[in-house]
Amino acid sequence: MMQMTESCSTRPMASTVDSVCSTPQLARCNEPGTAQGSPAVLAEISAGLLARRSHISPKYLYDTLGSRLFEAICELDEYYPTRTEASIFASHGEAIAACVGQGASLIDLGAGNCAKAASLFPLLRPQQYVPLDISAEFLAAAVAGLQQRFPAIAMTPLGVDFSAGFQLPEHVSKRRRVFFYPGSSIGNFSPPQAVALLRNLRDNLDADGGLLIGIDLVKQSSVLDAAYNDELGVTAAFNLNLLRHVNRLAGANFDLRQWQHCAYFDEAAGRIEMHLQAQCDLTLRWQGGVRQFSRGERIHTEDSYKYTRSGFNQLLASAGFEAVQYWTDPANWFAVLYARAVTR
Ligand code: AVI
Repeated sequence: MMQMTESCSTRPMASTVDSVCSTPQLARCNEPGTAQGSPAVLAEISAGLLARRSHISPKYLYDTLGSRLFEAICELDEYYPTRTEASIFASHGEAIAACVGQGASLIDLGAGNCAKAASLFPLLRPQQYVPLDISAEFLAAAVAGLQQRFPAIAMTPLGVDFSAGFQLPEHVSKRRRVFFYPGSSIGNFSPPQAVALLRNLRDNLDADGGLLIGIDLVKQSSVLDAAYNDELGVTAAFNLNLLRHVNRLAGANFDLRQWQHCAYFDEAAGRIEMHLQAQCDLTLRWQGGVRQFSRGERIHTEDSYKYTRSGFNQLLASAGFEAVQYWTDPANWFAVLYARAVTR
């Protein structure tokens, strides 16, 4: 599948980031095969499609197939973040554990199958493990297996959409809470949204708390463009699958053959933008709505911010954190960092 058309790489569209991410949930949105979206989902999709610069929230990338396609992306040669972050944990695990300290309450944001956190248990030795994920059932099943492997760790799974703002319940120990947010998913929020999310985390911490987080770093645009335009076309399928999902949720008539994946690094904004570009003039219909798209018009589907250390430090400072230490790979492509809560 073709990904980069000439018109795509010329980056003609102005930013739509604020509107794209006006609902900053990037949690999975696993609607069963034929399920229609709720009225709220329909209203949100409709508003995005009708906006002057059309957009659909990136959360709709993650139906069941979309989640699998994302797992496949993580295996791609071009998609360096997952394996680079893993290499940082493998090379610097002991230094990370020495900095974070043992015996914390480890709160895992968007835990999924809990595998990343579990691989750190032998080093971090948390006294409590609190995985958060929107998919409560999936989480409960993952934790059941994990509890048998690590019986000494108290495990409290919570079915929560942490991106919508949350308060941890009383039974999560207040002593030494450490949020764990790997995978550079913070990059899928606009900077103001990222600050709001980090502030909410800070509000759930005492002065002895912290944040262990993975961020993707700014680098050569050729590396970034390749990571979101892989040769196998998996990222293109991931992006296009959003239209299948929206067809189900909103009763839309997207014909995937009329749309093309388009992704590029916007250097000035410091982010990868993902769009779907109409390949012909077409009429899109969905439940309660209709819109004409001209050939070349786009729907903005995702942003993925890349940070410099100083840029991320500023973000942390606005949210009440201070970076204690960064660990990176030899090429400086990705960073894991520990930030402590700043006393207010
Ligand atoms: C989940 N998130 C960190 C991925 C990223 O790189 O922004 C989502 C993704 N989109 C396209 N490829 C991967």
